[in-house]
Amino acid sequence: MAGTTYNNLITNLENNNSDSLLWVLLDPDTENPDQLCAAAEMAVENGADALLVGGSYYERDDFDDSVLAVKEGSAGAVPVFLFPGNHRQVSKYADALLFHALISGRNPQYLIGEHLLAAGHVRRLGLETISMGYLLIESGRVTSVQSVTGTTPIPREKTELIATHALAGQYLGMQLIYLEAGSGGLWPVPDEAISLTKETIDVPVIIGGGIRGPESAHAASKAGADVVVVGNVFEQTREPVLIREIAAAVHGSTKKTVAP
Ligand code: 1GP
Repeated sequence: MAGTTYNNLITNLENNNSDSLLWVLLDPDTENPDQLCAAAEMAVENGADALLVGGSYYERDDFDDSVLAVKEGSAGAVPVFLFPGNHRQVSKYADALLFHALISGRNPQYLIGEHLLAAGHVRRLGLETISMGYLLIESGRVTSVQSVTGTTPIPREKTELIATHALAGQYLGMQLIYLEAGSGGLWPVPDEAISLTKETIDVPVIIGGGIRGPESAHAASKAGADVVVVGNVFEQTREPVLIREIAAAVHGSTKKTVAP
């Protein structure tokens, strides 16, 4: 059953006359709560439509503090989604949890194992979950997702195979599909894979990994991404002008305010 945050997202995608939405990923592994709060504020001020919190390695016990800091920085202007790398990255302070399975891979730990460890806790917290199919696409280098999960990315030229994985995810009931080149990927997800996936499935398509500037963000948006995600470029530059340019490239020229 779809929750409030997911329904708001669908409404925003349907009614918003932007080309796509921009989500900014904040990694609690590399920044302390004060930094996360400032980063969230800056991202929202410069055009982020939602914030993601998560990382591949995070193992500390202060995840709640990180999420609270992001919520504080966002000031309720945009939703905060958990984008966990493992079952420990769960917090009741987020608006929703992207409950994702790595369906490009064949590692049971990331298909059902981590989920089993998280499920009871998530239920007790009353946290909204959004089921998401997560596909890792080859991006020219071994990314953290690949090495941590021990899975093989789908070759980037296998456009139909990518779209068919996404379709299988939708048929399994997944409410979002994320095509991921991996954080810091040399190349973003190919436009052809985005276009065919968008044509093939009905649920929103999220694109991330290796997007470093307005040009690649615009290309993903034009190819059919409902949502474009940036992480590294935001973390490494903290350059408001660049983030505004990326937001403009993703939104097109007619962005409306997006409700949280
Ligand atoms: C990673 O897709 C996101 O999960 C963001 O990737 O850090 O390369 O922007 P980048």
